[in-house]
Amino acid sequence: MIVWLGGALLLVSVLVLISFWRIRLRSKRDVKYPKSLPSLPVIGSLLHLGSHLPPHILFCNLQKKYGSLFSFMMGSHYVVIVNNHEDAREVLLKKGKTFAGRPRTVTTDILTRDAKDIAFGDYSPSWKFHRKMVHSALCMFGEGTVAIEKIISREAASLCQTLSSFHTVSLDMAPELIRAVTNVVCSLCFNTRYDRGDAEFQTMMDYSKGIVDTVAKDSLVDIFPWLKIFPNKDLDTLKKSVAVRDELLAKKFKEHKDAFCSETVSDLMDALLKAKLSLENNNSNTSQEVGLTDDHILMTVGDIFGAGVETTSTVLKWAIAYLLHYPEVQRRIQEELDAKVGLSRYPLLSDRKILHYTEATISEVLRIRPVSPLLIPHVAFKDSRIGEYDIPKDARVVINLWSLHHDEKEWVNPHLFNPDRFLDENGDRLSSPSQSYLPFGAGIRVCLGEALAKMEIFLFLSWILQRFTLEVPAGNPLPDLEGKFGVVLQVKPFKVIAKLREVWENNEITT
Ligand code: PLO
Repeated sequence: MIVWLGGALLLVSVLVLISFWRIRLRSKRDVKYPKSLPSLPVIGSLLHLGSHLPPHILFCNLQKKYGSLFSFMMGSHYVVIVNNHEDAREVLLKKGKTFAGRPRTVTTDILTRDAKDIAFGDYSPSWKFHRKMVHSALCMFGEGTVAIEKIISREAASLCQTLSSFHTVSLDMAPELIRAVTNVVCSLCFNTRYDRGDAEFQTMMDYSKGIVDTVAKDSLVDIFPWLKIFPNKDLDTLKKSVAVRDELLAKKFKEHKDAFCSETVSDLMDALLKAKLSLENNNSNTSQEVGLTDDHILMTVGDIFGAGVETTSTVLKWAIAYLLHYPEVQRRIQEELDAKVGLSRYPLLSDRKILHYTEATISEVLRIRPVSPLLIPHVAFKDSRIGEYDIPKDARVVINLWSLHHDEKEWVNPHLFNPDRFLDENGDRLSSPSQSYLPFGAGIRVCLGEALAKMEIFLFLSWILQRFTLEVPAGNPLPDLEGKFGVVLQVKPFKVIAKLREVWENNEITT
């Protein structure tokens, strides 16, 4: 009897084990994750990611071995890299909400007071409310009105004035380009501007460099947050820079609060203050619920200000670097300007419709050197799929814009700078020659400043080239075209001569 019972027990256990095993096998067989780089406990795939190459190029090259959608472990985080436009569009557009999350990291938390901003803040009802408000405020003060054209043109005139004062002396244009774009966002956010030599402007440039050099570049401390307890030079620089920024923001905030009058809302900070006050008047808890605290307002303005300055000035620097490498492109833009705008007036925003080659050149700059080659990582809110692959909840999904913009299947000679690829055979502008082009991202997290940036880049470039020819000073090298990876793809400093064009020498425009 005992033997019989024992035998039955054994049989049952074996059957249970087999069925468990089968269930596990089946679920494993049904799930298909993207191919993964080898990984070890704790450090993940770090050993396979060590390279002298910047991450966007390394990830682009890894496609050869792992396919265009692959994954790895970054410490304990599962990361998926998307290198083709079909998958990128699925993540950003088709399943935008599923992938709308953002990872929290040590450095971005320092920058944004624990993600109380729009770019790095997680997706939530209050984030949505926040973004909508900023969007309408931006429309009110910028994109939607003629006022913005006046502001940009005023700064373009001032920039050209400074350039002429240099005559044929070589200069690094970066500080002047930064001042021009800073003054545009300054007008929008605070209704102020900086003159040349303003000490506060210098402070701003210095802290912003400190932030760009240290934030969100997948440094070790963002992969292993516990490292923050050890001394870390980058983290110190970041904290110091953020402290300087915060002081400046607090000062502006106080000035705005003191002078606030709901009848005369004259900038973004006023608009956000007004929204907060009206929420507080209607229901004392709502502003807390939707997250419209002072911190949120400050971090949002910090985002718009930081993004507005660093991204646009970077694109302008890339554009000028390429124009120096390709003088024939510069000449064609000038010919187009001469033919379609002439010398009796300055370029206007409405000229974007007729200056096809200028617009094509800007598109090509944004393709060949995207400001944000990996965008900002997304996070999956739930188990989902990309193409035929399963993606687990909480996976970090990185869109490698660099791969999209340099995809040989989509672009002829992708490493060649060729504005003509954005024109048709009649020289008219093609809206987009390939789907593999998303310089501002796409979907619910698409760049808030896209329209503003396009207006600024167009006006600043056309104003400069109408009047000057840019050249490399004798004895100086051509600008480096590789750049330096970080939260934006930075341009290494270079020198230029802005030579007044002969046609312009005795020209006068009376406006
Ligand atoms: C740039 C330096 C500033 O001092 C702070 C700042 C704020 C917003 C960031 C921006 C920096 C870099 C570019 C970012 C932008 C938000 C959206 C934009 C990341 C860090 C891009 C390219 O996605």
